[in-house]
Amino acid sequence: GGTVYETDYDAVIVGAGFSGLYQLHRLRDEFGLSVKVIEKADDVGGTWYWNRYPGAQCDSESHVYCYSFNEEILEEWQWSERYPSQPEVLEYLRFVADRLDLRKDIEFGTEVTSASFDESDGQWRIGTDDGEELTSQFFVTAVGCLSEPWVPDFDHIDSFEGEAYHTGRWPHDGVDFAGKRIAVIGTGASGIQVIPEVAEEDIDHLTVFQRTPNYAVPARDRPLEDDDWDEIQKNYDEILQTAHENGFGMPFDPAYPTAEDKSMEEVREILEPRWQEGGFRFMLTFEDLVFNPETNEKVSQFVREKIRETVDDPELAEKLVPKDHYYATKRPPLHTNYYETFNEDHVSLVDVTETPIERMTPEGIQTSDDHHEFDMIIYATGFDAMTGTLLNMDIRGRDDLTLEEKWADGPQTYLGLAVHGFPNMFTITGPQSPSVLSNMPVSIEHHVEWVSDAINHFAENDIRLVEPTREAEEAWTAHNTEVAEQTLYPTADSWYMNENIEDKPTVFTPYIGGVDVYHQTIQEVAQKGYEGFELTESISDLDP
Ligand code: NA7
Repeated sequence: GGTVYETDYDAVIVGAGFSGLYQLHRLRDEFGLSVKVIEKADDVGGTWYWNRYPGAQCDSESHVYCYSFNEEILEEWQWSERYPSQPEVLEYLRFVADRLDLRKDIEFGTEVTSASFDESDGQWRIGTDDGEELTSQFFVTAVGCLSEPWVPDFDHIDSFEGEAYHTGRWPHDGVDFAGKRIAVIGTGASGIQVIPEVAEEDIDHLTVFQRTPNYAVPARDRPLEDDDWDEIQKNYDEILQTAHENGFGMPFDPAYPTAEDKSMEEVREILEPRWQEGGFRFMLTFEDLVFNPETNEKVSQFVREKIRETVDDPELAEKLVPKDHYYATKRPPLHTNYYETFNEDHVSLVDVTETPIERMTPEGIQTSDDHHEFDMIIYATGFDAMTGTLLNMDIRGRDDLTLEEKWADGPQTYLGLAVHGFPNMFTITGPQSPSVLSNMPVSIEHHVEWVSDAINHFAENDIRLVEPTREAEEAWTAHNTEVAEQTLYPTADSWYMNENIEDKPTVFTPYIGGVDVYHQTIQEVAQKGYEGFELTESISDLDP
């Protein structure tokens, strides 16, 4: 390794999901640095290791939900479905880890419990739950954006005597549903995937507790046949390039600038074939969807009509129709038979805005008007998104400042990749980066490649410390707010806004300027010699 300083490692990375695996490969195999990955789970996979609930599937299409950096991997791996299901993504990441011989530098089953920057020697000291301490020049978080499961603080939650699971921490040996009365709480992307699957099991009854109805668009999953695959391979470079240059990291561009100038009848004609095609191709029809209330209202109206057509009971349909938020301002889910499931006799809906959950009981759930008995409660209640995992790691920068204190009023970063006061730390898919508003692997490749080039550049140029300036961070944070305010996103109570967790500051957390614009921005920063970063060659240059 190129150990320039007397640390155990040049870089310690937290997490062995899509980000951490590539970050390890890049730093170790491209630049010859000494790298260690610390991973809590006992295998690679990240999100796809933990989220094993029935129906867990990626909403990005498989041929672009993958790494693009390695030709051989691209050629050798063939996805079996239009959307990869959880087991297949996990298998893919295992394949990549083996192919690139990554496992030997990953410490599995180990949790990072502290990470602090030591000003006296410019090292990061990383503590683990094994009681171990590693030192490193660079500290890279690759912890994902939806990795800290969150369960609402229901009264008497622990009194429930049946089985209880969170979708994001699903038991690895599976769950036995047979003959059971089951509750699912939550109708976000996870709830919408798990509900139809549970309903298909040989269960007694499924009750869905919904707070906000969602706009779910049919996924229209199908197997990928050899012919499909040949077609993809023929154009693969071009497809991937399009995805990498697209605002959402998706391989398709909006077909129309706006729906403002179109009648509802014209809009229906445009949207119908895309609805039949399914997936995010539907969402990306009109360029101004999240900017223009008129366009959005028309598309929202179209989805509402579809829900009403699908659900037989008109009263139930009305409960499932979203009316209070604009389409796509909360994370828009894809579905397979979600609305159809509510036509089944053994499936019912409780609208908790009408009859709130008052408490859990040993036998089930007490709402304001009824006591519901269950054998199992499935929490599909989401995550402490984007900052939860980072803030739980006890990260401390200069002057012993914790990241938690630093971000008390919301995240402040430079480019979503670095934080003033935390030298030599980089956050892959950090808050204020486009990550969650994109096809993740595309964003991940952009971030990892940028961070790798930066670390290599600093190592080659004997730069000991690198830290964004306060001004650069303030400007990026202000820019984030400014672009978010040009959109409809802040009008919805979403986890993008931290609104899913009461004591989090209400602030739009991902960068909505677009993956394309963002990628160009970070590349320009690098080209300008890491503009906005303060680079320090020797520790003695530091302020005491
Ligand atoms: P989400 O999208 O945060 O969904 C959580 C769901 O749980 C959502 O429907 C919430 O309703 C509901 N929820 C949360 N708290 C409550 C309470 N107290 N009572 C009733 N219902 C509640 O998480 P997912 O796991 O579905 O998806 C996360 C991401 O993973 C997804 O976007 C993809 O990127 C993959 P609310 O809408 O807040 O009213």
